Amino acid sequence: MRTNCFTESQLQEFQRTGHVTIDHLFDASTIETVLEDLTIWSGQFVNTLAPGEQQWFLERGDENGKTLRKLDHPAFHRKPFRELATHTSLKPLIEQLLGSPYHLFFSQVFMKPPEAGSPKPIHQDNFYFGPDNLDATLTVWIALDDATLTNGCLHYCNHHQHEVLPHFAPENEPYNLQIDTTHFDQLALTPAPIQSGGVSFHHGNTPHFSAANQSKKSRRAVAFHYLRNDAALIHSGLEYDPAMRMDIR
Ligand SMILES: O=C(O)CCC(=O)C(=O)O
Repeated sequence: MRTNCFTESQLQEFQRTGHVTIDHLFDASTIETVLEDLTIWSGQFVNTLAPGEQQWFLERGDENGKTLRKLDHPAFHRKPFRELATHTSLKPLIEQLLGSPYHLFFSQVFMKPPEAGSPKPIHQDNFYFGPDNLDATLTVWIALDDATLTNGCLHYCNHHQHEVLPHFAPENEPYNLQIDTTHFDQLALTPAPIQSGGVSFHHGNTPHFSAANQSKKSRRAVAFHYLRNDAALIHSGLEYDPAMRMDIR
């Protein structure tokens, strides 16, 4: 495990493109611990899902009702995820991009199961979050499996200094707020493949998407969403429960 800071050129890259990746930030045993816990938690969670929750958490068209699309608030519910979100390897990096103090207000696991994981359409996190200061949110996305071009790695549009564009949700997919694709030439988006243990940091305004998982391997990832303490979410596209907030010290 490395503890480090962004170099000047990485900071410039983040300023220029709205995203920056650090490979191999977490070692295999740290990720293995998280994945073991995820297997236990997801197995329990899927069996307790109420019918009304299935639309939110399961892949669409899932015939056996067991194929999880995502899990919410892993850092709040599960110790190994909490340890990752507050890890000493992450803190100095987050502080460099966000300033301090800050807190974690939301976290989510994207399961992207083999041959079933659906796309996450193009969006800006700041439309979901609605902060009063657009520079005060940061997403830290950690690859739990290798994320590749065939299993649905993230793709970024290098225009975070863009305004926050209108988003819409397709019928029956309230969780999939997205930008009308006429706003972007999808081909101009840059793929960001990354190995397990690598971390991708993105500004809340940076448009991004992930494609479907067309491979036989999972593409699991956890996203931690941080907010500077001097900012507030004032017009969020979805609800973020303040009781799930975690202060980072
Ligand atoms: O992991 C994915 O496929 C989507 C992640 C994402 O949109 C995010 O972390 O903001």
